[in-house]
Amino acid sequence: MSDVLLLVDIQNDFLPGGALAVPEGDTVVPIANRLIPAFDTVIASQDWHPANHLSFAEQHPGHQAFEVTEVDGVEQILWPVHCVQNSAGASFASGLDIAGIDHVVRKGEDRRIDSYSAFYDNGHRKATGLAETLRDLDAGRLFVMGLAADVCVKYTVLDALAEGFATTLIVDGVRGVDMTPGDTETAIETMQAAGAACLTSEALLDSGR
Ligand code: VGL
Ligand code: ZN
Repeated sequence: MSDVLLLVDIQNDFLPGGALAVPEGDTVVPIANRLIPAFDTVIASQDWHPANHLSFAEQHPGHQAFEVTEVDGVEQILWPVHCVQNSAGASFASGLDIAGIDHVVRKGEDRRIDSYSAFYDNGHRKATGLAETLRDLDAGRLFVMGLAADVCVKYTVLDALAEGFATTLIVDGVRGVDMTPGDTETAIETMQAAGAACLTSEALLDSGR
């Protein structure tokens, strides 16, 4: 049984200058690079949308980015076009040590439904295969970091806990969108209340990994 590092959506479009930039999103890259060598297994998720994905505001005439609407009965925040399959913005962050990544899990590929969690789409209709991969690997504790703390990291951690994986959030390894100020803090509290442990990358490395 080995512990797994799960890197959530550390992609160019979520870094400063990207299409859906997360403030200070670039600060998680060196932290990921320090942690990667400490784990036997590193899994990275990648937001991976078709160009006409229905989470994109431009697919909804009369609506603007960051408005909330509904698609097929599921609440949908409308986002700027981001992480289009095979685009530079969808690539892993340029400075990320991608050679250290063992498995990649892609999500948000179905035009009609978004997927914040790396485990399930937002309607919990389809699994991405991550839970199965983790069980096949006989994964121990899951250590999660990446972008964005208050969107994809949050839903990934909540699903990981619901799937029964012992989960630790690397608190300095996340940054949030903060569409409303305080969203990131609230997201961290929500993850903790659901059973996530919180640890700094420094404490993790000091523990002798
Ligand atoms: C994300 C918004 C839309 C994320 C993905 O990775 O947090 N946020 N798609
Ligand atoms: Zn997305």
